[in-house]
Amino acid sequence: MALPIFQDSGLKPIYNKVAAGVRLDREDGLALFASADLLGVGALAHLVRQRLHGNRAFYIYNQHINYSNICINGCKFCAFSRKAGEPGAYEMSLEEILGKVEERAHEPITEVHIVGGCHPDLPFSFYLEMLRGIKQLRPEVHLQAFTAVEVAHLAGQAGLSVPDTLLALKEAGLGSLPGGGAEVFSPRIRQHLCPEKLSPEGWLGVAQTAHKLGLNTNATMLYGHLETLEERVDHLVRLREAQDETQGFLAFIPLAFHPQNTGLSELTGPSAIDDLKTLAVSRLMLDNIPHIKAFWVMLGPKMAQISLCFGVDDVDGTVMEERITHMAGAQTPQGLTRKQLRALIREAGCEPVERDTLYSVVSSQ
Ligand code: V47
Ligand code: SF4
Repeated sequence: MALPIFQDSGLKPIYNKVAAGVRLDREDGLALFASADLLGVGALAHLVRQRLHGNRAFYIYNQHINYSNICINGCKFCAFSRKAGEPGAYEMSLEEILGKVEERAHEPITEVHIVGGCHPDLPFSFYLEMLRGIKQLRPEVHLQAFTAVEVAHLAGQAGLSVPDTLLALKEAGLGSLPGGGAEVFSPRIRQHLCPEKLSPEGWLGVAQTAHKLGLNTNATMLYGHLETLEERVDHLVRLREAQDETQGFLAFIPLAFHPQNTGLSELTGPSAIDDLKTLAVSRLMLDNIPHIKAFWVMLGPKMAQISLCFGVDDVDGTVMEERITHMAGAQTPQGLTRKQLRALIREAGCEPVERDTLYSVVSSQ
């Protein structure tokens, strides 16, 4: 492995570990975040990314459905949620949800990605019927639905244990869980920003239960608000430890905080350098999670493109309709075509590979 040129000589010992395949520790994580040598940190992450995936960069033909924004939690960083009856609150009927899937039934979509709030009244049967109905319309499609936070909430609504809730959802067609709701595991941040939300232990417990039942999940970290770098590193280490135990996380997605219309609108959100560094450090610290995803809806297509040289191997997908980030002021488009995704990847010097949810190759052209 060719030694990258480092402006920051402090990166050399980390390079030695990376080259030897030795796990990085908390101090390494902090040193990487603290380093002003963005290109050096990026080069290290790129080494790992190339070792794992070569030149390949993944994307998926997916459809997002945010079925309702009514939520009992009221997280301070969220511009999407509303209390029931508040202006802007919405909830799609089953017919509307199925209509959204039917509208695009002629497109070779391989995944429907479904996320909403923690609704106070919708019965568990609504969620089961949603999954069954979509599966009936499109049996071949993978349903990646409901964050660990929603699953814990549904278990409460249904009066079931988390394993039984997951089993019922799986039986209705659930294929995997998206990675949302993890935020930052720091108790300090959660107390301040989302005290009502499922605890970190609860979030990890749902994810690990899913893994044990044969359901893969993703993991996220919301960054660029009030968290410290130590809290970010701690979040990564806790995910890494959980993955050592159950091996079910497929991808890690750092989510760039969008402040507009939130209870933190005085903040500016992360800088471009912070975006790239966070993706790169994630790649380096999470040595047991196969994929690092740049969610272009939050980062912007241009930043997602550059991130392919900073440890990222996946740019998510076509998406087509997303509300969580756009209600928080995102200026990005609602969707990208496969042609646009492929062009973006090729221009970064990578080989575009269309994947399905579980990273099987759909097409590599
Ligand atoms: O859980 C909420 C976050 C998440 C804001 O698994 C915000 O492949 C930024 O998890 N600014 C939902 N982020 C989205 C999500 C996701 C997205 C794409 C792919 C996958 C995947 C998962 O969005 C929430 C929360 O952490 N969020 N408000 C905001 N203002
Ligand atoms: Fe509800 Fe999720 Fe928004 Fe929190 S982030 S208020 S749980 S929709």
